[in-house]
Amino acid sequence: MGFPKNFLWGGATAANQYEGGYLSGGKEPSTLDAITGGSHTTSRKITYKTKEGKIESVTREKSLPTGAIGYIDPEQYYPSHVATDFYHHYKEDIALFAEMGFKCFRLSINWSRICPKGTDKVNEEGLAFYDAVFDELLKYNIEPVVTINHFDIPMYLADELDGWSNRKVIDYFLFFCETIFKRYKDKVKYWMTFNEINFLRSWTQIGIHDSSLQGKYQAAHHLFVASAKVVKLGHQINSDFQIGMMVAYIPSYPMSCRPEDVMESVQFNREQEFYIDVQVKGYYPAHKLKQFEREGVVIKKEAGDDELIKEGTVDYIGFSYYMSTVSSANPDKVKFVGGNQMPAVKNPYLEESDWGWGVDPLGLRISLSKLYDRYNIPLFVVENGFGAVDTVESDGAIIDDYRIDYFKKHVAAMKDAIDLDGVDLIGYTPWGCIDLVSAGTGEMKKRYGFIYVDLDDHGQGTLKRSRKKSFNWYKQVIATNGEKLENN
Ligand code: P53
Repeated sequence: MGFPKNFLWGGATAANQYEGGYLSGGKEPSTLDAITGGSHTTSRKITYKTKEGKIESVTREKSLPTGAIGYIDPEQYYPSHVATDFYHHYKEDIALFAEMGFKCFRLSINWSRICPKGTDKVNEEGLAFYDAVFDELLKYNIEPVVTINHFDIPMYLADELDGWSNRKVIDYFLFFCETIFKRYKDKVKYWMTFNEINFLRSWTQIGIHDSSLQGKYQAAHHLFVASAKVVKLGHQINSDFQIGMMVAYIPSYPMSCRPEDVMESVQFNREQEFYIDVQVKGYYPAHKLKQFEREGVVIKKEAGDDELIKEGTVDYIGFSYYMSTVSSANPDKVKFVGGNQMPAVKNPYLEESDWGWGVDPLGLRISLSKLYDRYNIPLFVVENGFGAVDTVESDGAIIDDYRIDYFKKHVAAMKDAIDLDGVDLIGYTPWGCIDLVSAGTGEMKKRYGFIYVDLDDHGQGTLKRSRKKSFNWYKQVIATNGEKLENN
């Protein structure tokens, strides 16, 4: 009973939010390096140069106008450029992860560190950096879990090729994957392809300029083909590789038992499950094909794409779980709360974080059950956590009981899913196990970590690391393999 013996307890990060060193060691900019800080989702801007050479900016979710290219303005502050500086602190940070007892650590590889322009030129210094990181992890018996692509694309590919709109990017991506698979095949076993593939729809994440339905789904098709090719290639290079997909899972409940509300929630959930269907079952679900017909979306495919997608299905489902939402057939009657990539509807039975994310531990068990019932392959909770403002006391202590409370309930929910529902869950990597830059808002004050990093929203701070109260709590959870959740 309880968590399996070899359960992968750990933590999760992403290069652009954690690494910094954005031009160090031969790296060139990625699209994400052109996003400014902000105080909330909509105040994060992308800076760019128009076709006519004018410098402009647009909110992060929007795509750039046709012909525009990314531009880094020396007058602006860009949080990814230094982030919380894993680039220079990896030894110290990994030692702290080891002290917590991590069995695994999830990080992403910065594409433009390995292939600075995204093309077939390799940067040895970039490869050497991740070698050093993996060696450091393995020294403590911490299994690296690698997200191959977490929301980034080399800016050159976005500017010159229109990013994932262009089929050629599949080949460049494959070259990048072949390079890292061959280099790290004896150091890394767990991989996942695209972080939150269901959220990839804008210039910053996939370098596209056309974010209409047609543009978004054509790019998604290229991502699916790329993922399938990567899975096949990875298994050829090392048959022990476990290669997963990654989806942001936000289950939606019907606002009431009114059938119209239920249908809305079916449709909402389907939109996320569509991405899992393609990568796990290996084909486009019927409802999506009907939607394409209805909306006049025509996906350009090449001969063999369907077979490839069928053959390159993934080994496990990785997903992020932060919150649930609610669907209603009368959206004008509901109250919207924070949300992030999408406005979330207020659930009267739940409380929200300061950023409006509805805290719902049972929703995690519901998600695990649904996903396991539906797909029957191993699951990996690769993100979960509570973004909050932390206060440093005069003696330096950070008493984050609210975070401990959040985790306690979510770990208990996973345990129920294992014990009561029979879910095959292989690991848990809480998001931002060390403080890093928020993807949604660019803030530092929205913190997730067990480890505090001294840095503010304007890039000021010493970058000094310190243990929060939750550090010792999580250490105890790992030491008891999820049995002792009480906070003492
Ligand atoms: P931040 C939206 C909703 C759920 C998960 O988000 C999301 C997003 C996108 O922001 O993304 C994941 O930093 C993502 C991470 C991100 C984390 O959630 O906005 O994979 O990169 O940092 C938390 O609070």
